[in-house]
Amino acid sequence: MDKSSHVYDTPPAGANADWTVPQNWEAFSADEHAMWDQLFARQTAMLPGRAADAFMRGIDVLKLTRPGIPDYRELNARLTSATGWQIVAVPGLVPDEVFFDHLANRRFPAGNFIRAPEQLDYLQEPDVFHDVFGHVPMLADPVFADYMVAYGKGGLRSLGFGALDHLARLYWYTVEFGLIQQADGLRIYGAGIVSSYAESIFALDDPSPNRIMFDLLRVMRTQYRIDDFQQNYFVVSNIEQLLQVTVETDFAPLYARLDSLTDIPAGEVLADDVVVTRGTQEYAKGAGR
Ligand code: HBI
Ligand code: FE
Repeated sequence: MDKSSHVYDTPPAGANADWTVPQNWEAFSADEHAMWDQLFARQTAMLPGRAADAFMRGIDVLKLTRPGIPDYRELNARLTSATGWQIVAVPGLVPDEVFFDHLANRRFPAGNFIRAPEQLDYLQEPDVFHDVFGHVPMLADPVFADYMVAYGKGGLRSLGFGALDHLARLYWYTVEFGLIQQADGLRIYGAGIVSSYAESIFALDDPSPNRIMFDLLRVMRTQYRIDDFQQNYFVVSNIEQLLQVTVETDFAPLYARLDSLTDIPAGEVLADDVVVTRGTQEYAKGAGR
């Protein structure tokens, strides 16, 4: 499959003005449902002891009456009763403003396609497994659910400040690649990690990446890579911290400060970082970066 086949500039034929499409659950083939089941079984077997308690609790929302790709009619009945969120189908990546508007209104857009067998372990575009398995369990957590709404509203505002790139890093290092410090150890909750077999292991066990306590300004200065394992992970103390920092921070002066601060390259550790584990960066170096 061409990697750009799910990227569009305007809503493609059949999509609504908000870029949603009917899920058309009946149209998925037996092979596509089997791909979901294979990925689901592999991740649920390896996540106990690795994924955050909140994520593990949320997985139950995905255990529907039929196997295969979740039918959003049934999934949304459960998710909406938990936190007011719903999943809507979209053809692929949607423009930032459209994405933020959905989040601000408790709708999470999910790509309406599933990876091909040769993309079992890696794909650049978020498919239905990443979007639903990766994101839905945390959206069933009431505090995280509110954080995602606050993020969507903040995203819409950031566009007016020309600060999207800075705010996108907050999403990246929390919603997609976040770690959490539980009393019983470090756990993963970011959707990009929990939906990836290899990164679920790498993010916790590999000596290469830095694991650094979350700091909002620090995170918004930090570059990231979209095509390989992360060189830094940021660790929150609890989910309340995320909601609190997002709701209580006035981002306007932060954006102004960010304009005069340099970006921090991925993999770098600063003197005032609170470091959980200092990485060797061996993996990043070995890969020739
Ligand atoms: N569209 N479908 C989809 N999924 C995303 O995660 C997404 C998007 N459009 C824009 C976007 N993400 C970014 O703006 C965020 O990562 C900040
Ligand atoms: Fe995602």
